[in-house]
Amino acid sequence: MTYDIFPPNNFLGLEEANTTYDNSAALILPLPYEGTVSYGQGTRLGPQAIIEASQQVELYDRELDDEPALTHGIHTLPALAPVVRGPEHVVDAIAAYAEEHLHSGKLLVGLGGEHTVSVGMARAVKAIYDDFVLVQIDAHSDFRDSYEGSPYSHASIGRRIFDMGATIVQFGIRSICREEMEFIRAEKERVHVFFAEDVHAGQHVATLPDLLRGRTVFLTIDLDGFDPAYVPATGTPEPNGLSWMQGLEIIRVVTQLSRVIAIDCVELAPIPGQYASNFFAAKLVYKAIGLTLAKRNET
Ligand SMILES: [Mn+2]
Repeated sequence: MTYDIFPPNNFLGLEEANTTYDNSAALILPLPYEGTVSYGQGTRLGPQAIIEASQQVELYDRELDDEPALTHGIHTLPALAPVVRGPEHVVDAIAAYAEEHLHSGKLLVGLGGEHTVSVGMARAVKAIYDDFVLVQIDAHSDFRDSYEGSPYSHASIGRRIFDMGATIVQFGIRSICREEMEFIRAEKERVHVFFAEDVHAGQHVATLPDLLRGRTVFLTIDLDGFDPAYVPATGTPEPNGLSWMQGLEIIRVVTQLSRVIAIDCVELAPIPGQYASNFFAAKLVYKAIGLTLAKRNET
């Protein structure tokens, strides 16, 4: 699917002056891919819905006392062109597209699409930075070696990125199979999981400096990490998820401690006529961009 991304129909509805490629510190990469979803459908419509909702988000951020989009510039790239040959080819195409733009040093922000797109994003991060931490907000750990016959399923992205040598730090996990639980127990060196109960108990924050300080981070936000009361529009909603405040606090701590070089926000499956999830996603992405770029500018 292609759509109009030119000013002011881009992310946040920015005018030309605040959205040129050269003068923007962040790049929005729409990745409308949906191929291996297992339950609800519609994630291919996610990027468009986030961009449309973003045009209703206030540019002024009270926490930062700034309009991050005007201060730093945010450019929206054309959507990934359709790839019909199967998920591994989609991942290849996303990796190439992401790597091309990650070289600029700009913050790269992918909008999914199903979670498989993160494997392509991570491959680009790996190619340029080699050593990195995947910080994952999600209801699912995605550590299955394959799912429904595909190693590139949306249910295997944690495992694929682990295979790249990354350290994995997860928040909000509450739906998991035995194979994944055994994997987590066996890989304590590089896999750190804060289940939903841990986050609700506040047990995650104290250990984060040891895990994240000074590290290069790719932050992947699967919207089903949040509670369906906040974000009903995902393919696999799970009860007992994170609140807006809990998710934002994780993003705040991560951006303060580490060097976030790429972000993605995935698995939005828009519900016609219900805009709350779309707006939640758009505002969260803008907050994550603002917090990341504010930290870059102070160091
Ligand atoms: Mn998930």
